[in-house]
Amino acid sequence: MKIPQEVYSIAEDIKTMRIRGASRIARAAANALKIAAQQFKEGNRNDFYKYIIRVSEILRNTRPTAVSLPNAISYVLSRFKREYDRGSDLEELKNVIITAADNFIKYSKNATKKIGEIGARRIVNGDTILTHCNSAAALSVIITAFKEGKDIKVFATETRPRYQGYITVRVLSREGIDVTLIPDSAVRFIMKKIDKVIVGADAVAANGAVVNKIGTSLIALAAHEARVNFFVAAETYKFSPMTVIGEVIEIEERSPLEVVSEDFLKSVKHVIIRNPAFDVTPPEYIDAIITEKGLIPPQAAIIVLKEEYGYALEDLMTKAIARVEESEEFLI
Ligand code: RI2
Repeated sequence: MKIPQEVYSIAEDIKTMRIRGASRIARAAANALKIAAQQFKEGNRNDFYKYIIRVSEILRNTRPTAVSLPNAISYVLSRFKREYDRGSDLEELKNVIITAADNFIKYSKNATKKIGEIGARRIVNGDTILTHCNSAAALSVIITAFKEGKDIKVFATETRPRYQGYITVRVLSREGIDVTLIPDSAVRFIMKKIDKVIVGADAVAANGAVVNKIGTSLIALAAHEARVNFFVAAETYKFSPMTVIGEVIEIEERSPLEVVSEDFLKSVKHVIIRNPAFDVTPPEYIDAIITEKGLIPPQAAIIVLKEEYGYALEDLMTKAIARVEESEEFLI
């Protein structure tokens, strides 16, 4: 069965960042699985199984860092595989995927709203907040606090090289919030005016380290030096089960042409342009992670992972231990 063109278009939109933001990416992947299930025509339940696995691999390979993407795919596929193993027929298997995708999308939107309600409780009248990039979760906290009548100001970084900060200032100014745009390099200069930093996340590791847009760890460092509270707003589906067994979250390296123009690149010789899209902020620079389940210290990330992915963690741990025992270097 041919994979629908719409699935390839969604994958391309995620890869080129026409669809961006860790939560939007996750919802787009779930929606693509739903479209694939709805459009499957020729074939039996085994053909459908292989077809869905192919679709999931196309989606999984679009952006490597936002853990929300593989988690969304796993959310749908785990339910699908369970029904497949029970012998469900083709129509039941299609419905399992459609229902799971719809449930994930609905959960994701509610989670971002919930994060706003929980996070807004930590914002007080008169706060000046710094944010980075364009995070729906972080903006949910800021906008919820503003709608509750709190008198706040926001500083937003431009966020080179893709300038997502311009989206942030447009969204906040449309809400009527007092917002100032600054170059990324001005964050330490501005930090003395800041009461709280609120950023989003693309991944949260088992030790509480947070992967987010490049430049986040620099902001965390400047906030730590200035004794400014640093909050991360992250839904639990951004927590990374694979880091429980020591896997490292891949930091996406994007095209140099996001940093410099083609003409510049042609005008110089022996110049390397690096463009890492994310960096890692260690837990010691993070005061709290605001999730839809509540506000946690970064060190409690493993508890969230056990609660959310308990079944998968056991499986991951068993396989990891088996790999070690099979390896020659394993010493008794
Ligand atoms: P929400 C974005 O990455 C930013 O790093 C942002 O902080 C994070 O995803 C989370 O965004 P990119 O897609 O899920 O701009 O909170 O590369 O919207």
